[in-house]
Amino acid sequence: MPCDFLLSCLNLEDTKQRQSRIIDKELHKQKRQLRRQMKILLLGAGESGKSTFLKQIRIMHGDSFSDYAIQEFILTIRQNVIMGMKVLLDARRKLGIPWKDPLNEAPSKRVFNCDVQLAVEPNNFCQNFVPAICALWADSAVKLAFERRREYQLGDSIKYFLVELPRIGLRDYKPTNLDILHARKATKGITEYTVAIQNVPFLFVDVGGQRSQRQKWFQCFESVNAILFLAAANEYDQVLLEDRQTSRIMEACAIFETIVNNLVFVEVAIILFLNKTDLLEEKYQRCLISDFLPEFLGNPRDIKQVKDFLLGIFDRCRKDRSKSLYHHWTSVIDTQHTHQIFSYVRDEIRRENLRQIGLY
Ligand SMILES: Nc1nc2c(ncn2[C@@H]2O[C@H](COP(=O)(O)OP(=O)(O)O)[C@@H](O)[C@H]2O)c(=O)[nH]1
Ligand SMILES: [Mg+2]
Repeated sequence: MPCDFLLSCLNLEDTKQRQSRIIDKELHKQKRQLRRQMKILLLGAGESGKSTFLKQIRIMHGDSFSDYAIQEFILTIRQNVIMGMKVLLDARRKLGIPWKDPLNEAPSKRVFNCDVQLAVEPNNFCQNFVPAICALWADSAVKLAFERRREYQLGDSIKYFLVELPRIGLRDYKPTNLDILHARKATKGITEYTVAIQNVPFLFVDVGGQRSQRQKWFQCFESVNAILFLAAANEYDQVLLEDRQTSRIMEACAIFETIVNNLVFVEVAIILFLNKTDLLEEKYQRCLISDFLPEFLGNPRDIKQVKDFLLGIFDRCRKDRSKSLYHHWTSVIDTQHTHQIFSYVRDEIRRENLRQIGLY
């Protein structure tokens, strides 16, 4: 009996030592990984494309979304459709645009007054709302209200979802990656995502961009290797959702100015993404930049001049003129292009980190 007791004590001791060795090894591994880890902070105003870029990183590295996440995206997409149509209907009425087909008045009231929670319920959405919303979108009055969207606040993905509604409205609808990239849900708080890229652990930190969310940014500033600052290049004619008067592009510049000149980031690679290039290219001809930014003195129908001007606004914010500004024209809903851009970005971060230690 005493011998058994002794044996079990020894075994216990052995197990404890083994556990302690495993913990030590794990801690050592974590420390090593932390030293090698690249922490990348995504910053920029609300709706500049930060969370979309992060989704793109997941997609690019083959990290598929769980069934639960897919169901969440379906819900978000339905919410985007209902809320987007409500905004359009409100705008049509306020702008006094008459219906092409007056019979659309009744379904319009039904959609406008609906409870969103109930409307996104699968049967209700597919049977009652999709046909009505398709008919409303087909009316030229809603299209006209859409054309005047700079006069109110409409998300950039609403058109995509309305055009795709016959597919999205099917009972067995499964979102494609492109649908997921268009799904808009404002980020609250801080989201982190880690992925190993060519054996280097990358930690991406995504934050809410709207004014109310920005006081949380400083919590993420420690041991950052790079900041990807996103600015929506298409929003030169738009005002902020938060106060409905400040120019969106000027707000983006003001935030960039505080980040790029901040002493906390002297050793951090800051890379500017002038994002939503697809929407800029679709917009610049019909919505002349010179009408909104009188400082623009070039030819507003020349995309190169428009881009140079927009880049110049951000570039001039920088006080340290000793190095040039890393920047890319991006459209982060485009997987292939973003993949390419991200490989350049990795090189730039590497180069910048070497420069910091005097090796470049
Ligand atoms: N067309 C287009 N839409 C974009 C692009 N980047 C983001 N979006 C859309 O813009 C909206 C806001 O993007 P999101 O990533 O949520 O912005 P965040 O607030 O900075 O995180 C979403 O509906 C995105 O699908 C882009 O490059 N092109
Ligand atoms: Mg976000």
